[in-house]
Formats: sequence, C-alpha cells, structure tokens
Amino acid sequence: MQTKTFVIGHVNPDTDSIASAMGYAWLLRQRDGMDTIAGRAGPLNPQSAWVLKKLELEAPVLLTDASPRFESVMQRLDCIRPDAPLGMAWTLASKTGGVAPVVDEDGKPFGIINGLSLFKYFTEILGPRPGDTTVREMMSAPCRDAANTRVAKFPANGHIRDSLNKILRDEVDEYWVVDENGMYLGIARQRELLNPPRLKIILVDHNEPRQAIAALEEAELLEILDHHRLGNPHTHQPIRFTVDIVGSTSTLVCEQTAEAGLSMPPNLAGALLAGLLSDTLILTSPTTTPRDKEAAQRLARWAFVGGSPLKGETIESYGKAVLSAGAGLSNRKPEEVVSTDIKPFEANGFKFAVAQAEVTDILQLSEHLAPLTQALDALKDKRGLDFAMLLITDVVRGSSRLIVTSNAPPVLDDLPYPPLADGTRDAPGVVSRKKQLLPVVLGLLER
Ligand SMILES: [Mn+2]
Repeated sequence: MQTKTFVIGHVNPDTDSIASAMGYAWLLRQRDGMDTIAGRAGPLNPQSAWVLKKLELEAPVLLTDASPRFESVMQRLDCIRPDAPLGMAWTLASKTGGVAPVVDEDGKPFGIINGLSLFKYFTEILGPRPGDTTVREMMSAPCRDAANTRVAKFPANGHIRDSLNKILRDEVDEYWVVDENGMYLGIARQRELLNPPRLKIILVDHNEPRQAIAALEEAELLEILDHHRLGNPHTHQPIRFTVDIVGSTSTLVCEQTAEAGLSMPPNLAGALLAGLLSDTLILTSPTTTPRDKEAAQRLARWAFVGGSPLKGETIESYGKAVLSAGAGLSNRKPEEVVSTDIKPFEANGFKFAVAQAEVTDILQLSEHLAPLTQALDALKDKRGLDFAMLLITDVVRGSSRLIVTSNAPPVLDDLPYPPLADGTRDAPGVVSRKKQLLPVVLGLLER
C-alpha cells in the first residue's frame, strides 16, 4: 500500500468523481508507469453503483482519511514461542536489528525481547556481580523470562496520530501491531512512528480541502485535476495543477488519454462516459462545452463496441439510463436525498451546504416536500451550518426547484428564484449547482 499513489475524488462522491479517479489512475499507470490505485472518499451513490454493476467494474478502494496508520510502518518480523530457549531470541535479534517478538501459541503477543529487556533479566538473575554462570546456561533459559510483557499493542488500521502522546512518553523502542482480533501482525519501531511515510494523493474532481478526505494535510499531495472553482490547499512543493472549464473531470481524463495515443478498455470508457453525461445532464447543462461533446463521442466509440456491456447503446440511451438510475425521491429516505450529493462551502463567515437531487418528473416533489424540508433542517443543525439548500433538478425538462432551510440569512431573500406557495423557489432553466446556483448564492453572501 505504501508506495502506491491514491487517485481520489471528493467526499459524497458522484459518478464523475468515481469514474475520473478510476480513469486517471489507469492513465497514470499506462502512460507514466506510476503505481496508482483509484480511491473513493465515501459510499457509492445509487447512480455510481448502477454504473459499476452494469459495466462489471469493481468500486475504487474506500479511503476516508489520509492520516498515516500503524500498518504503514509495521514490519512483519519473525517471532518465537515463550518456551523457546533464549538462544533462539538471540539469533533472531541478530537478523532483525536487535528485537525478538515472543508470541503465544494462539498467535497473541506475549512479550518483546530486546537489548534492554535482556539486560534487565540478566541483572535480576545474576545480581550486581555475575558469578560462574556461563553464557550457555544463560541462553538456555526460556524466552518468557526475559521478555518485556508490558509493551503497548496498536491495531494495524489505527491512526498513529491518535497515540502519538503515549508513544512519545513511553520508554520502549518497539510496539506490537495487531489485527482486529488482537493477533500478532508485526512490530512498529518508535523512530518510524514519529516520522511515518505520508500517503501519496492525487485529487480529481475537486480542489477544496473542505470537500476532500479528512487529514489531507497529513498526506503528500502530488497533483490536482479538476473543473471547479478554486479553493485549493497550499502545498510545500510545486505540484501539477490542472483546472479547466469543461463539464466533467472525465472529459479531462479522456482528452489526456487521446493525447497520449491510448484508448481505454470499453468498460472503463463506459464509466467515464457515465461521469461525463451525469455531470452535464447528457450534454445539456450550461457547463457543457464543445470539448465535452467531442470527449463523449470518443468515449462512446471506445465503450459501445462488440462484447462490451454497452454494445448497441447510444449516448442518448445510455445517458438516460444513467440519469434515471440516480434519480427519484421515492426510492430513498429523505435523509439520504439531502446528504448523498452535498457540498459544503464557506463565504463571508457563512457556513453552508448545497445538496442536489435529480428527478425525472418534478411533480413528485409535492408528496415528498415536507419530509425533505425537515431532513434538510435537521442536517443544517447537525452540521452547525448557517443554512442549507437542496436543488431538485428535473433532468428531463432541464429545470429545478430550490428548498432553503428556515431562518436563512436575510440576504438570501434576494435570490432571483421566485418563491412559490409551497415554500420552494422556482428556478427554471437552472440545472447546475456549480455554474448557476453557487455563483448567485456567493454573490449575495459576499456583497
Ligand atoms: Mn465533476
């Protein structure tokens, strides 16, 4: 895991975030020979789950934070039984750099033998002035007698940071690393725990740390590939930074693939096409550029081939299937609808979040409006936000309705979307949170 570079999208991942991470990880392996792995910063949404299943692709690895874990510095050292003669520990320690883990028959840690524990043991049995005891006699004693049995055990997937205080105060140089059942996995040394290797990360489809996996600042950020407004973290090193005005990150991955003279496997191309068509609402959103249309054609050419799960599809038919796979208010709890595709922002001291849900028929909103409004209010309180919004987009008609939480800042009264009798606001022609809604909200908050 350690040498691999994670390519990962934003939290509450959408299909573009999942697909572009998979596609870019593939391109970096193919084109640059990098050791990359696609990650995801949270659970798959229904649309992405549908796409991956349809294309028979495995989901990217779940990675919710970048804080180094014990497994990253653990060494799987050989071990010995408590009843083995001390001479065996001596031999093992000569190979491991001075440490011999003593592990019970059932696989649980018993104690650690190192220079310090040996010295303590010899002082105990020989007293201050050694008599006639020979080295041979000393080395035939059982290991259990010379092992330090009071060494802390840490779970392999535990965060080093959380135990740093204890590690700094302790007088031991080595620690146990155990699995979830407390079984021996390996040894972590203090000097490495104090300076663990950083996770290597490439961000796709976002550049704001607020929308990224937790503890991003503990990782080594290598690159950003995105199509959103800037809110990027500062870095110590110069990094490759690509933010372009296109409809999807999948578009950028497709362009780079073509530029390198490569073509993607059909199922991967199908995933990127899904990301592109989802972000651009089948090339109709105002975020759509001629480059997106060209990329869609290219991806369709790669994806809709014989033998592919998408054989016989068109951009239109596949796009509609992708959009309706994630759409609807009836098949999910209101709490899920307001939290699946949500992005946090901060402007002029206001903390807020904007969620978006897709429907194929806006009329279904009326029966779900009350529970959705409640769920949005609850989410706002739970996350300590000043307000939250839910944009419900009719992907067929290319139009939206907006729900704003109660007690929102008065500046939002000036939103250019007329209030309706049911308490929602009418946003005809608005389909893009990023390009249409967010700039309007930010403009009001910052004036
Ligand atoms: Mn995107």
